[in-house]
Amino acid sequence: MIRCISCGAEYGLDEIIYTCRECDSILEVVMEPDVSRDIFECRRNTMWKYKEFMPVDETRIISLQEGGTPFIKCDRLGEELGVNLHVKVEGSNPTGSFKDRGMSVGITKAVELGVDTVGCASTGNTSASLAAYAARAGLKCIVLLPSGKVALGKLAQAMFHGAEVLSVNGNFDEALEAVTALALEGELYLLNSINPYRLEGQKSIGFEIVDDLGWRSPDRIILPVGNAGNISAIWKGIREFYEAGFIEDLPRMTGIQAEGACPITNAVRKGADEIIPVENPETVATAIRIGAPVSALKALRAIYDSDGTSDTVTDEEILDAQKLLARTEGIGVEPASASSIAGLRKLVESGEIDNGEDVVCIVTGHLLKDPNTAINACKEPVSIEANIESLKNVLKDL
Ligand code: AN7
Repeated sequence: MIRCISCGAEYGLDEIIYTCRECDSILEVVMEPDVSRDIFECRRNTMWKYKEFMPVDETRIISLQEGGTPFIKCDRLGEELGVNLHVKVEGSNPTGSFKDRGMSVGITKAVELGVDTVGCASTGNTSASLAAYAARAGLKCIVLLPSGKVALGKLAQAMFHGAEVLSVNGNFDEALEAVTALALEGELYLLNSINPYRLEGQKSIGFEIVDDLGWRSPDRIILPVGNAGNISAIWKGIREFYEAGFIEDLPRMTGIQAEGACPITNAVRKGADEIIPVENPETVATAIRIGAPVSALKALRAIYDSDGTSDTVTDEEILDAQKLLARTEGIGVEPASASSIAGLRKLVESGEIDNGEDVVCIVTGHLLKDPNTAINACKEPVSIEANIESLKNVLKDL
């Protein structure tokens, strides 16, 4: 069933519904499969390993083999920061971000429902992912992007997979409001994370972390927060495995926001249950340039219920952390993703995170998503003639 997270009103799994008809709050899918964790053994390492926890018909799954992403032990960086660190590399998904997990479930549901057009507003990755999965399912796809604020790799993907790409004169929050209104008139099936099926796919990040750790929870999970879907999804997944008896502990959910787009952190600092939207959000991490996150209520519950926290990082701290991860561990991520590492660094320095804590940082999108920011952060290549003398000339100065 689908259930309202505020008033508990219930809806059928085959209804096209995004918000509660009784109270206008947001919805979640409720699943309580009665299975043992042994069933996962020997299954192929994709998110569909956990198919009993996915609310779709398993014989008709639209998949590009998403999930099963690398879980990298980062001893060098961990030592530098004083924690026991794993990094979950979501850039290794088919289109280079965690959104693929949500889209696989969301598009499978769209096909089950028999819709012919899907759409979303996006800071980039959601549109890249939706365009690819809509192509695979043979559905029409419309994406709304804030004009001039989407990283080049993401734009290339959305256009190349054949989506109708609309460049909106406005920010993400305004674009989402427009496309949601269109969806409510029945013109398209909305696949932003207000659609509860999206989060059902993304909860598999939580499943994989505790599975990879040998059925135990880390002390803390740190991740970037924009529209606030992913932190809600991961917490939901971990709780489902906890309630099924697969693990005995729970992690502290720690959401990191960019200083110029931080409504969740502002609420957590006040202990508030609701956010106040940030007007004109701004950050180099364009993926999380969001002022009015739709899943805020779920995200705040995840943070409070898990005894977690939220903090902000500056653009400079984000870019430093992006370089640190790339050069200490060989893991290339886009700026938004590096905010988890920047947040870890800050919270260790402030004493919020203890020495030796077991920390998992989720890095959400690939370095190549935003090639311009990467190139701008480096010095230009040295120009040489194609002969050994000029090569030697360069080498002597290294
Ligand atoms: C790399 O693509 O919102 O808090 O429209 O692309 O679940 O929104 C992207 C979000 C983190 C934040 N890291 O996750 C979009 C979009 C990357 C992202 C986030 C996004 P949420």
